[in-house]
Amino acid sequence: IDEADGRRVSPADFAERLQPRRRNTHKGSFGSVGILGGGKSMSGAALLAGRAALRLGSGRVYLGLLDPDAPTVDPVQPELMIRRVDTLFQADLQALVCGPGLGHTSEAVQYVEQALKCPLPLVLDADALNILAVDGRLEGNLYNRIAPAILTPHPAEAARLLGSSVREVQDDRIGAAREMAARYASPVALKGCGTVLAASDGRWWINTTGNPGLASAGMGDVLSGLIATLLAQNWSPEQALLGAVHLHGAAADALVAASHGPAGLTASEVIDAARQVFNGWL
Ligand code: NPW
Ligand code: AMP
Ligand code: MG
Repeated sequence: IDEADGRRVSPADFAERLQPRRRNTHKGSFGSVGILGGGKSMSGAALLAGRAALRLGSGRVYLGLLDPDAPTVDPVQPELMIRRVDTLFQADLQALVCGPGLGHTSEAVQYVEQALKCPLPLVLDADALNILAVDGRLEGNLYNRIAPAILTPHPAEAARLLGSSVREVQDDRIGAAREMAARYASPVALKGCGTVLAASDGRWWINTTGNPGLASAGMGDVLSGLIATLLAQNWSPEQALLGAVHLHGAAADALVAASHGPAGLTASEVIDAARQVFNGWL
């Protein structure tokens, strides 16, 4: 591989999007994000994605949770609109996350298919990626989509997508990210220490923000909500992916600098720190 072509992500990659809010705006100006996930005992993952979307500045956030026993309100973040999953697509959404805590039931597979077919900018994470990896029928939906899709696998999800092993992925992270981006015709973030970002045309980047405090449950779910917020505000797929990954790591770095980690750093704290860092960038 021509590794020399790769670049390190920097705020210059998305600086043109970092504009102060105009005064004459309303919630409709900042996008509505949908989160599709939360299967049995996994509502937390979808709630984290939704809270992250809200606190990065989405105008409205809707959650469609598959677990019939899931809560209908988030007492910590009652601004979130929790819907029956079959009614999520009735909302006027500008971006969709599919996957956090989704599970792998036949119902989950159906919703991944619906998400792939819908004309909204889409973030595919977690179980949506696992379903894509085993259900060969679904892949074709990525080639003729009207709106962009972004894939955010961690190394084990990447290994499932590529039919390889975590070891092989980690031995050539750049190659693995580029292979997935080409195969799925979509930008990809191969997460982990030194997240590798790849575009489907072969360009790639390495993100150097972030630290081992991020090695804790729910961090990836938060990232998916951040990406969707930027997509819903008309950032290009590439800018949204680079911007959100850089921000997510910078938030964790700010928390560690303030002694809130690395040990015991939580995904919820990263949501709040991301809000603070982002507002500092505007
Ligand atoms: P090991 O064995 O630990 O070394 P899975 P998941 C490997 C939801 N969540 N480098 C790891 O390796 C998610 O949204 C719900 C190397 C292991 O083998 C999903 O829907 C939460 N290896 C679902 O749970 C909060 C790495 O991957 C495997 C790696 C399952 O997601 C938590 C584990 O991955 C969670 O987000 C790395 N950097 N990273 C909630 N509150 O409801 C991972 N691995 O089997 O895909 O399981 O990622 O936990
Ligand atoms: P997930 O495994 O889906 O919860 O995603 C974990 C998130 O935390 C991804 O954005 C990873 O890039 C990030 N992360 C996990 N461990 C590290 C680490 N050691 N250094 C930097 N980022 C990490
Ligand atoms: Mg994850």
